[in-house]
Amino acid sequence: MSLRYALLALLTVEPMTGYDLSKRFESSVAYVWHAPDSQIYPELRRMERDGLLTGEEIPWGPNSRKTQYRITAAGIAALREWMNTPLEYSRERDPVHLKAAYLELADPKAARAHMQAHIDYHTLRREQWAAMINELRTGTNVMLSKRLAKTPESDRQRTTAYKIFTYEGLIARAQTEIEWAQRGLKLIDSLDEAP
Ligand code: VNL
Repeated sequence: MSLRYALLALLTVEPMTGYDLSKRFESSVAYVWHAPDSQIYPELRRMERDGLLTGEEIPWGPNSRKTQYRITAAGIAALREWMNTPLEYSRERDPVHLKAAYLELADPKAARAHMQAHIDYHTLRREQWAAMINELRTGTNVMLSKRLAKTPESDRQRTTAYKIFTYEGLIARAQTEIEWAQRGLKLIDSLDEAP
């Protein structure tokens, strides 16, 4: 359900075809809400059906057409309402922690591999989020630049600040995950040393 709000947030900036939206999505909001094209396109059609978007056929190249989506007043209202509604948290469902709880049943080699994979994954994500902060700070993120161009001067600072704040939180979380898995590696070494 959050996917539609991510799409609405992008469409507040300008109308876009499904194709443009998917490209823009990939280099902005996908860093916090990952979704494949196979979810994006059907969601756009449902949003049009629900009156949150209008779809208009526009020419695409010499002999093709594409649907361009534009947010409606109802779409803007739905996004604002969602923003003002408290989140419902879901209880943990985390396979890494589930495995961590039973590492005594794994081969020490597999146990180490789980921890190393966790470190590698979060190291990569941390780097990607840091690169995004850099784009946001230097004005090189296309989506944010377009958004700022349509934002009154008085609102620009907060528009950028909240995006940077978002990635700072994700980076801090990744850092904690990396340190936890590093402690895991040490623990495995101390508990499951080959005799
Ligand atoms: C936007 C731009 C959003 C860059 C982002 O992530 C981002 C935006 C939430 O302007 O919508 O990384």
